[in-house]
Amino acid sequence: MSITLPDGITAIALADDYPALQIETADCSATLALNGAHLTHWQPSHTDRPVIYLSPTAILQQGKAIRGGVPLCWPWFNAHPTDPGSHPSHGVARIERWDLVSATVEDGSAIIELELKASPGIEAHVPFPFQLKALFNLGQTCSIVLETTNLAKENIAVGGALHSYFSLSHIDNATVTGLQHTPYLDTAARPEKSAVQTEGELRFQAETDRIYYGSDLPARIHDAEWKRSIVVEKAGSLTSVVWNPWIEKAASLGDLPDADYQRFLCIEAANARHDTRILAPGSTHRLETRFIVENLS
Ligand code: TA6
Repeated sequence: MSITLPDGITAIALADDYPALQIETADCSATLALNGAHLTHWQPSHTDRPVIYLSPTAILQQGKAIRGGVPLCWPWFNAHPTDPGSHPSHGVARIERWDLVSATVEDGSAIIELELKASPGIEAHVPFPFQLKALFNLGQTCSIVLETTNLAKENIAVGGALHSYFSLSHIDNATVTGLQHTPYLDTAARPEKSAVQTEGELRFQAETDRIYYGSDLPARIHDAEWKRSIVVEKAGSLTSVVWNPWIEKAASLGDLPDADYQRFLCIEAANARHDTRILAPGSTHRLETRFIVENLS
């Protein structure tokens, strides 16, 4: 890394040729891999357990997606919209090496900017010139911004998600509020089906893969065992994704222990499906999320 790091931020390697930043400040501990600009750990000082889930069998290899953390899905969400067989699921940003632009510590928070530069490997999947930045503010709260600027002379379509994995005591102890009365697409159903969530508290008893539409409300994960809530805020997004693979899908994932579906829940600020954004030449879109942990008495 060519920039000078401040006290509280250290360059480390999570594996061979796998650089990362280790953040240890008054307000939090965090780890940020340059592959994918991928936050793999965040724990504010007022909670005694990690907030972000990371699979113990995550693959830490350049070019591979990390199971867990906060994958940056860009410039499409899930399968490529027109040619899924030729392009990686959830886009290229999460599997490419990002450049560190700046890293500072201010009032106990680490403020870090990374940029993804175009390359022949990226251009094979992303047919337009762009500027893509990832901005992290890691302290008592965690803020992540994925900022796309259209450098082309024509409109571009940009989708994606901040695919956040949250650590749980056990999925049976977790409920999610903030999505009541919100329409969603159940993408785990065959065929997919539309519905509206009626219950105030969402609980989990099966594979759950939902794209909630029209909601820019925060969602809140309640963990009764760990006596804490995680508030997930967002901006620049009108689709929220809630995902837990459950037993069968978890067993099919080689980078996730079979039983670890019990240990996490994804709540994602997304630009999925019809919420894909059309950017005019020179315009910028910011997809944002913010995590706040509240200890319950
Ligand atoms: O965000 C939910 C989802 O789209 C699920 O359908 C599942 O595919 C998940 O993302 C994980 O995708 P990945 O490519 O990381 O295995």
